[in-house]
Amino acid sequence: MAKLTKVLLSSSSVLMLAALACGSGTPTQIPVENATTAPVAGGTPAIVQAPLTQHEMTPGELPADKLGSVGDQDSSITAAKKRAPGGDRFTFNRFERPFNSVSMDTYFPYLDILESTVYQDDLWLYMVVRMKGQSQQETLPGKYALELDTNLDGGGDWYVEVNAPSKTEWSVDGVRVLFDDNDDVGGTLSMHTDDPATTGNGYEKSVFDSGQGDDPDLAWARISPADPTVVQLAVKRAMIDNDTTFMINAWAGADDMDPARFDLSDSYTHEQAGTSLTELPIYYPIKEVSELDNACRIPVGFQPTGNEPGLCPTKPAENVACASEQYICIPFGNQVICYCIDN
Ligand SMILES: [Ca+2]
Ligand SMILES: [Ca+2]
Ligand SMILES: [Ca+2]
Ligand SMILES: [Ca+2]
Repeated sequence: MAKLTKVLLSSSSVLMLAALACGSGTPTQIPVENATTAPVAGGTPAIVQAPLTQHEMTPGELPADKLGSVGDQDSSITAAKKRAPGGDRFTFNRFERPFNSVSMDTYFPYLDILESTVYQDDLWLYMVVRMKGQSQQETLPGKYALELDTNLDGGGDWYVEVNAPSKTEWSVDGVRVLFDDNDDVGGTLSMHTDDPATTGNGYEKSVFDSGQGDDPDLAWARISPADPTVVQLAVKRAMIDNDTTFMINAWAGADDMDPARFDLSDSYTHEQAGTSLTELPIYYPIKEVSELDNACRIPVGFQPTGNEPGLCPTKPAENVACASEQYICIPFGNQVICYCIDN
């Protein structure tokens, strides 16, 4: 049982909380923002301690062996031309648009995923997302998320997000977990645009928010201590009942990355969403769906047949939408990443 100790520091009647004995036995300074000031008789404020979140389980270092890894297009190479080099297939819920809406004259390296990698240990599932770079302020001010499809039907089931991670120690700050309780993510045809568009409620059930929830240790995030462009998310495997087969993918974005509107390719039309590819002039540029990126789905615990919705493409033709059909493809494990070549 944790013990709270209050210490009277001076005669000014200011109470400061000194220490909290955690499960580990390590004294922890309780942040000032956890305390609120309440009026008392005589007008002298006293510090009232807010409920504290005690953590019993914290993720550790990443396991040595990864479960899977996929690359993603690097949009910086074509950013000056206000377009992505490939990888933006709205119809298939694949996005490559780390740019501002319409003018596409601002490229956001902290929203451009280059690689996503999955790890797992006995207790935790980890998603590691490597971005192209930081903001000009040398921060990662975006939202970074993982999406889990546990029954392999293409429709996501869980969504775990961190907003603007700033620490290199594991933290629950800004981390939330949402569940698709009525199973409508993916709409009538998973990982493919519904026609007509469907109006579901996406990920509607909040399970965890910055340590608030039935399990205050459910999900965590940090910036990699070794690389300021890498975000690491960790979620308890118990959340998915230690399921050993699932598909998982990474997201990065800003306001348009709204889990209540997933799948985004169902709640917008292609005309509304636009595209970042100049090869699709009917839809170019990006419009109502901008400043976001995702990577394709990594299969975990099973050998994919190749037909699983959202699976990373293994053949160049599935990945390329170049009008000229001139492109280069770079092998990445058993996947290929393709880039259109300018005429
Ligand atoms: Ca992408
Ligand atoms: Ca990218
Ligand atoms: Ca759909
Ligand atoms: Ca839903």
